Amino acid sequence: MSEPRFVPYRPPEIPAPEMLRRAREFRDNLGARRSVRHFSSRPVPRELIELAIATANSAPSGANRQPWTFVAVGDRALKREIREAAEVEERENYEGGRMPPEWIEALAPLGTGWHKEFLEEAPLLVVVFAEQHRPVEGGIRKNYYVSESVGIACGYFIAAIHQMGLATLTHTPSPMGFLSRVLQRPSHEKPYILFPVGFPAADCAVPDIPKKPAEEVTVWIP
Ligand code: IYR
Repeated sequence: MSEPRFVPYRPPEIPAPEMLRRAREFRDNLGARRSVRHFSSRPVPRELIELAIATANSAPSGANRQPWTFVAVGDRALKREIREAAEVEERENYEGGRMPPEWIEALAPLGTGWHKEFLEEAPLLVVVFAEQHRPVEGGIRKNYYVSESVGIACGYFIAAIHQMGLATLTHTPSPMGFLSRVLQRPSHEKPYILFPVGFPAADCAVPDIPKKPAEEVTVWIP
């Protein structure tokens, strides 16, 4: 059993008005984010994606296991293969009855369908895998709160991508097993979310849907 070791943590003290200003600025910045389904072909510098992944990798995780892998795909043929496989599944979801009518109804305001052009149009696909456990000598090493951990890391990733002026979409083609095969990931890693990343197309439009006001999702006690 390893002994805990501690180091000082002294984030700089921020004056109260400055805290408010920063809180509002961050809310406004992230609040302006939209999920994008129409990308330009403009390439994305690799360094930006490295920085977004480094940001995601700083997220808290169960037992600090960081149970995630980010696979960045720019290869055209691979993107096409992913699109084709995703569309097979999504067609079954939308038209084969795999998504019940209530679900289809819920998606109507988003204008989604089984065609996934963005999987080829976006210059980069970043596929996040969740490490369920890690094979080690003589057995496996467990991870903890994997879904929560990877979800938080993905939130950091989305925020980083937005903050740097790029756009993405939280895409979950379902079922996603084909991503393990196409990207040759081991079976102890499960596909979690697929992020197309790029610049919005010049004529990009997004659904005209509001967010609930924060008061509606907040309960203060007392
Ligand atoms: N995975 C499908 C369906 C879909 C589901 C939800 I919940 C969304 O918010 C959006 C889409 C698709 O990607 O079209």
